[in-house]
Amino acid sequence: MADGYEFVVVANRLPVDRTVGDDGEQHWTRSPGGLVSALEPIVRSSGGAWVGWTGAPDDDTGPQEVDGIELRPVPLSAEDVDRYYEGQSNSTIWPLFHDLVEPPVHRRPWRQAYDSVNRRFAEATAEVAAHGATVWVHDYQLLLVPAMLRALRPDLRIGFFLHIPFPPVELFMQLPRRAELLRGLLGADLVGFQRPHAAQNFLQLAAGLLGLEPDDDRVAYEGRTVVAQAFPISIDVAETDRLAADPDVQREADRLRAELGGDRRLLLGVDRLDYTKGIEQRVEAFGELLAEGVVSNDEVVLVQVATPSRMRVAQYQQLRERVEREVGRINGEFGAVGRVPVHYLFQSRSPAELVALYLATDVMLVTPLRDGMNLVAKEFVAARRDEQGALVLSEFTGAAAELDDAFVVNPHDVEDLKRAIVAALDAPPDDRAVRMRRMRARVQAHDVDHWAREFLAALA
Ligand code: GDG
Repeated sequence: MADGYEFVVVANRLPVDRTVGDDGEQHWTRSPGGLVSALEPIVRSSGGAWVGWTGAPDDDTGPQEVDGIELRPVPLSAEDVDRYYEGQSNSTIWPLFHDLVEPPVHRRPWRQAYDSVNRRFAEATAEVAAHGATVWVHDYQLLLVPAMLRALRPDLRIGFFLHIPFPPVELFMQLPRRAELLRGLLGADLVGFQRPHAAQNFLQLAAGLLGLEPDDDRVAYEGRTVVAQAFPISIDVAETDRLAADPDVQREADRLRAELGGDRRLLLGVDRLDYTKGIEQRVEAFGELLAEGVVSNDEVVLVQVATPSRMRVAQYQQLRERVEREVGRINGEFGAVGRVPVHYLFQSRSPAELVALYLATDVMLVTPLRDGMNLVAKEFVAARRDEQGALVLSEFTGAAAELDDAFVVNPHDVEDLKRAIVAALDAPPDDRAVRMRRMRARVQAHDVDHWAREFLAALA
């Protein structure tokens, strides 16, 4: 397309997954997930394109169209993946932006790779965007892209959205080349965050580090105005509701309950296996409740889906070992033949299987130590058309600001976790229903479509 695209999404990953058919040919299918389903209609109707990595190292897939989305792959070598993605993005920025839940690692070659990959993303975007186009850049892997892109293409309207928390000034200050990263973001016209507090951290940083003078939610920078606001992300409510209403999914929920022991109450965790998610604390709390006899293996069962994630990063391997050792210990100590207290699945599950689990659950445990939003909490709520089931939710998630009818908990405090689990298990059905109704109303009124439209309206 000679004149370029009017709307361009830029994200680390393209919204597609590679599958190999029976014929041995490779195909690309749209990947599931709210972000993709929210942006796809906008990308399509505005004649847009998506710039990102295919997810496979040394992949030279060229431009192509999948389901009406024009894809512009940015190739990454195995070394780029190692340094830019697993290194600087996931071993430096990720832990630092999540309050140092694990110590960040700082390496100069990672920073160089991060620069050069960000530059390639900016160049690929500059090539496909039409004059005056709107570009929406996503997340912590691409913090430098807005400024790089503006230098190449001052005609563009550039938005940036950060899916993870933005740290307080004193934490951000630990980053080598912190001013450059901040200037990267200031290349955008609009910088969006999950929470107002994150936007304030960003503006305070601009004042403290660069001496800029924020005024309310904006700051003047290099002759432009940069706006920083919160846009809490959400889920595809209609899709979750459709799955929850599907008789096959409901049958699967009944089967799961029967399989786990029909009379046992079900506690559920669904997370990427990530040290920010508080999986260890949750399992520890459950183990203590069993040890103290507050709950028993005959009455209660915990299912923990721990989706494999970033398994080449040492801290993730270590987390896996710690969680699996603790699960083994609890099952060994409190289990019986044919009946264990913790069902641990280090596996990825389909969206339909996740919704079946949500429907089978008595108490959903969402206990991150820090989380930008947490979509699992919103999916659980959207799935519970029966207005039953209780949500235990960490106060350190973005979702807690909206779902304050959950059993809100401080996951650093094991006693508080135990208290919240017991309170949720013991809550009378009408109390659970009142809480669930309020939470459902909130999620239904603010779905992912609403999020995308609000962001783009503010950017326009
Ligand atoms: C980042 C931020 C922010 C999980 N296991 C499987 C699976 N999932 C799906 C869930 C949910 C999504 O993945 C996870 O989203 P979360 O929000 O819970 O967490 P992060 O992955 O850390 O997401 C977070 C989010 O970005 C959006 O801005 O909320 O704060 O950290 O949708 O259902 N999906 C499938 N199989 C699984 O095994 N198919």
